[in-house]
Amino acid sequence: MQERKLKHPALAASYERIAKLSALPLWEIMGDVVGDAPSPMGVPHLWPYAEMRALLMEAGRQISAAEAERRVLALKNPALDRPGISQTLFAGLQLVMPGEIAPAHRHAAGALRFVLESDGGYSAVEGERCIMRRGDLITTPSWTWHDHENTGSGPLIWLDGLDVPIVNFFGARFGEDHPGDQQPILRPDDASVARWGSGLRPDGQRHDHPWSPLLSYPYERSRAALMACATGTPDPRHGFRMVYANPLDGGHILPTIAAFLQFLPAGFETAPGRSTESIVFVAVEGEGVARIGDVELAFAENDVFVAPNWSPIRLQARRDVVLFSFSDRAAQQRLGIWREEETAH
Ligand code: 1HN
Repeated sequence: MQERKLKHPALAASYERIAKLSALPLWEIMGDVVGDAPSPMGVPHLWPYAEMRALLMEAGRQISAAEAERRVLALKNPALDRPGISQTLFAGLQLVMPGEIAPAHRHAAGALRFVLESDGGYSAVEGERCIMRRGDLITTPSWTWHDHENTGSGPLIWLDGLDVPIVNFFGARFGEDHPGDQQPILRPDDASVARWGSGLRPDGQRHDHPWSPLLSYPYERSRAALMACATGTPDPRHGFRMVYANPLDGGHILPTIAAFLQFLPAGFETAPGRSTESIVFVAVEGEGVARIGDVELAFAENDVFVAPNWSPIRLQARRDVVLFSFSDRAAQQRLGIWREEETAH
């Protein structure tokens, strides 16, 4: 209170007495509490895959997956003082080496995995193995048991996305280890794809959870759907973009996190725009340039980059580009606060 320039300096003596009771005169700070428009939190940033992978492989020689519990390089926004990629989202790159297991646990935070390199492996979620192939999206909803295993002969690497900062903001952090390294398997591999992934739903079977019953969105299907929709004129803001949907209600995959797959044909550049969500992108195919706020980020395959909330975004494809992205839009829409707008640049 004392450091800022007061709007009503004549009232300073009262303010000191108000402060002693741990209260604040709202009329002095109204703009900070319910201002006209948000400021971006954190900065745009890119993590080049080649360098991140080299450090991940070095960690693979230094510490086992079992010892680390999770061998993850957390992507920290350079302008934030917590281990989040944005003020609402956690992102990291995880490595499991051949024959290794990341032991079973569960936590209040919800997660997704987007697979970058795989020669065979799975993430087991709540009694079911979700097979991991490059480009597959796998979800781990809140409080579901999960463990990972590399059954191939090359490294298994994926991008983790979690709502950790949101859960911790609410003070709702819980977690526990499973008594065994691996949870018991109760259903066939990719059972959720067979049950919920074909435009049919099991008659009479209820799914009373605020997340999608589909735990896996295999890239082969997602890419085919994206390319089937990529005809005619691309949307000026987003190119050709699909939302990973809950097949029961068309909603987002998780109550907090939305995910997208986007195709930008070579040479295409999106019109600038911004939204209140923070967005994490990974280049699945191709290369291009992202202009976020006043930062220019050249991206190539497997690079991860972040666009903070309310930062104008322009995406340019140098070659045919497929981008996966996830954001906190699902949480914001549930709270009724999500907004977007076009911008001049
Ligand atoms: C976690 O449990 C995983 O299960 C990955 O693979 C990343 C980051 C923060 C907190 C928990 C996993 C995580 C995490």
